[in-house]
Amino acid sequence: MKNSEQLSRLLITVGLLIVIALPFVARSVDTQDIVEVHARMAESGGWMPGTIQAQTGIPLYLRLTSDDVMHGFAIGQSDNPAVDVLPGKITEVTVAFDKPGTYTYYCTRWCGPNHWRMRGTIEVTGNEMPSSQAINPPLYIKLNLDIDTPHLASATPAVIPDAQRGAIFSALLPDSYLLPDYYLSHSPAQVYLDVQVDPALATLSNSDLWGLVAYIWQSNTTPEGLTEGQRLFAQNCAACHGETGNGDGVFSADINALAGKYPANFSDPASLLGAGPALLQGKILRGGMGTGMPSWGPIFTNQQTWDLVSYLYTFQFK
Ligand code: HEC
Ligand SMILES: [Cu+2]
Repeated sequence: MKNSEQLSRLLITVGLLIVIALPFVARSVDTQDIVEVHARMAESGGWMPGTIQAQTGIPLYLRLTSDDVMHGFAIGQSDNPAVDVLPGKITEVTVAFDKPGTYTYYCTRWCGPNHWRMRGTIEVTGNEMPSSQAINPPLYIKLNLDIDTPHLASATPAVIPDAQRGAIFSALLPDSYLLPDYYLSHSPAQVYLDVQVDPALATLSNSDLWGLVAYIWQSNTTPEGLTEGQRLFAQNCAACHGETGNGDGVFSADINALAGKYPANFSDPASLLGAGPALLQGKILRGGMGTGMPSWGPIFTNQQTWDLVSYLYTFQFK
């Protein structure tokens, strides 16, 4: 989570510069310091230029315009608001970075089935600020998970697991089940198999035990996190996975035609309950190579990815 602290610093810098610095400094900038960026649909070439150079601590001035339809512009791993990029109009954005590295900028408007391919990079060189920390590898890498092996749940509930029902029996639940390390590294199906054989819980019925599984999930999420996850899902995922997670979004047929796979159906308990949070994190960060599932690693902050993971389980838990 150190990583996300550092990223939020970046976005504050970005945000402040957009709001405060632009009116003062814009006039004193040489035109050659301004980068013109043209947006086109991915099939017509995407962003031009596709790579932009910048230096740490030095503001980068961008003039954005579209050569075809409406697009949007945002820089990944920051919460700074996206801006619209309209045909025949110029949108000016000023950004600054406090850490060298490769940043991804991307389109935020659904301009077509290849919308998510509209990505470019900003290569930032210069001195690392002393506050910057080394990138912490994501949990799925630390746990050495093979995210490509099938993960069908070995147990599924007869009715939708209800966290409130689980809460009734939570006093019986040994504390170790509530630890984030346990929650993040176990699929709900594994949690169920663990609680099922736990002597402390021997008196409980199947639906009580599944309630505890949902309760463990709920204890590791916050209402704010779920709201943010819902917002991110509607904005970035629903076009393929569908509003209700059924895998039937408006682009699902296009994606299947392009990549030979339909978007995952999160309302299928056998599939979602067999996947733990760290595994879902891995799928989201890395994407499914060649399947049409985009890679979101360069786009979301650490916290945003976990918020999405928490939200995905709402398709299975009450
Ligand atoms: C362009 C279409 C598309 C978009 C947009 C998209 N996905 Fe996917 N997603 C897919 C496809 C196709 C698969 C199936 C890949 C496979 O079966 O290996 C998939 C699979 C997944 C999986 C793996 C499910 C599993 O059980 O293995 C997760 C998790 C996932 N998507 C989450 C997301 C999230 C979160 C977002 C939004 C941030 C998102 N997806 C956006 C197309 C998309
Ligand atoms: Cu676009």
